[in-house]
Amino acid sequence: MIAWKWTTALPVALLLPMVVATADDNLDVFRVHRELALADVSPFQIERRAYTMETIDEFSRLVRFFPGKVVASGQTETFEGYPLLELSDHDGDGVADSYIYRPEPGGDTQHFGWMYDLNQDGRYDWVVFSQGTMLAKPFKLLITYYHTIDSNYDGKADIWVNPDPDLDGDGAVEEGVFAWLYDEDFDGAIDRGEFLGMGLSKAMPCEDDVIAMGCVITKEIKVGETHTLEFGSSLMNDLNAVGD
Ligand SMILES: [Ca+2]
Ligand SMILES: [Ca+2]
Ligand SMILES: [Ca+2]
Ligand SMILES: [Ca+2]
Repeated sequence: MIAWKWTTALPVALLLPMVVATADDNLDVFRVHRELALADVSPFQIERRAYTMETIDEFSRLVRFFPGKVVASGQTETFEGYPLLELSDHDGDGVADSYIYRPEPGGDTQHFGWMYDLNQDGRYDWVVFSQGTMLAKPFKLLITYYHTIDSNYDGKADIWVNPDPDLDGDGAVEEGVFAWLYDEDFDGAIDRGEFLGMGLSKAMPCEDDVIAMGCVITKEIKVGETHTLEFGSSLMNDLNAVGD
């Protein structure tokens, strides 16, 4: 896991009340920090993608410590057996921050995540989806998230980020490094991949139109593959439909 750190956008003085304040004050302070951090990374800029993802990943981890209140719900078909989509507000501003797909009200599920509207047009354009728990070195359990991004705000996902690169092939995740897949011409099909994080910026090897992703779950993906981004777009469509 990337260690949580306060970025330059977040005044250190604001950190202090979190230690001593009440739960409500904590929430207020958190909301201010979150707003500043998200404003800093909005709208999406491709050259700041790694920093933006790190910021969103961390705020997604933090927001879940504040209990959510369901603010919208609806029926979807994205996950078989999980038709109920609930959107919840965690920071008390009335705007939904998390989503969860359930089999029925209160039903157990692993399909959940967080969503963001970086260009403030009322449509979610960045969706974080829980992957689960992965093993990192040295024998460390990591909670990992996928990210999917609509970078040109046309309503369709065009970037997909995997959190589980295994660059040395030992079966453990390289903590802090992410495998990015890009649809650069916005036709819905993946064009290339890149490893990013921990100072690393490296194109994924590609031979005969097979991109070597080298991730624990997905080893390779074909140039032109569409399912991954279709899944990302489905999440966005569901969230935008239910959130309206
Ligand atoms: Ca909220
Ligand atoms: Ca948007
Ligand atoms: Ca797009
Ligand atoms: Ca493409």
